Amino acid sequence: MSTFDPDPPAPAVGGNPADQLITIKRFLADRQPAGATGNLTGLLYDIALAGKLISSKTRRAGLTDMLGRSGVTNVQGEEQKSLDVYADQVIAGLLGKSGKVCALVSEEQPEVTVFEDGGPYVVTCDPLDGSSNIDANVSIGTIFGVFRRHDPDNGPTTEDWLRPGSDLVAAGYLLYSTSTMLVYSAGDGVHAFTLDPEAGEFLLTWSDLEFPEDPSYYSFNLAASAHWERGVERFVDWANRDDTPTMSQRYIGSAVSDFHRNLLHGGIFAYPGTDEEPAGKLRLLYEGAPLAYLAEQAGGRGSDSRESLLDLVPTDIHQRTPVFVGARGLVERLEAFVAGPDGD
Ligand code: AHM
Ligand code: MG
Repeated sequence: MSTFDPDPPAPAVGGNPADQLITIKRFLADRQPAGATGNLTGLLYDIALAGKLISSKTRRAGLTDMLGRSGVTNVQGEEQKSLDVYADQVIAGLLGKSGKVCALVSEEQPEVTVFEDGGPYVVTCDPLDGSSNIDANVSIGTIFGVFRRHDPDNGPTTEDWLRPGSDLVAAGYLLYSTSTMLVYSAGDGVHAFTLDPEAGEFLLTWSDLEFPEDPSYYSFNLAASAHWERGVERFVDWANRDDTPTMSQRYIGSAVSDFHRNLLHGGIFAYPGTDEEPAGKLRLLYEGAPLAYLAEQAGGRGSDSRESLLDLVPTDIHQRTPVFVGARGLVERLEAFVAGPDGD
């Protein structure tokens, strides 16, 4: 199995089809460093299980009572959808019982959930990202980041979650779309698995994903452009120029989906700050930092337009940040436009 190829060769005929299949369980076990306890591997497998449950509910959302609003507003002042609440409960329930997680930071919970007698990891997550797209049957996702607790014998304390993305030991996302995919990195490249719904297994699709050299897309919500800082506008002007012919604009409005497409085809996803909301909309701990970690692992970069998203230290679990994430050359060009009048 190899990395993404936009024009793959026809599959080989004959042979034993099972020879080609690598389950996520096997892949995680094979990639586990020598001497590892297996806790992180088990945690990632639990997240994969949560993804299967959320995927199954997502697919049936139109048939059940899951499309609508829950009637509850979360700490961000956003109305929760029924699927938001379901995804949050599934993740908290599975990780709480796993024995591998001592604390969970969720977009849907005002405070950190601490699990008594929990294990060595802190998980941050946006249980259902892009939920304003649910009603329209547009793809959505789950984003997660994993930190190792500082002191295995004491705590956990706020220092275990108010920390920079450079401390992440793993991050990833689930994408609920035409198929369900799990994409993760534990510091040795970015790997993607597709859920076979009949077998109930995530199977390896691509390993060691890298942003392609020639970028295809920029994903900005241009409706807000009048409110961005000038450098961001200048970047878009550059992307629209005739001498950048490969660049096209695509914006789904689900960060996971926009990031995923750009990872495969090359590009940059952004949610800039505005004059009214300088920190933008997305949250550092469970959106910006995990996506920046994945981008770095795929040869890309995540930035707030001035510095790496992985260097920002949050003072609040729901802290917002501008997000520019994707192919390194594009993110650095954006930073150059923001830093100076010419950029190029
Ligand atoms: P959510 O976590 O409440 O779903 O909000 C985050 C989502 C991102 O996935 C997406 O990039 C953004 O909101 C879209 O917002 P907008 O409609 O303002 O462009
Ligand atoms: Mg979100």
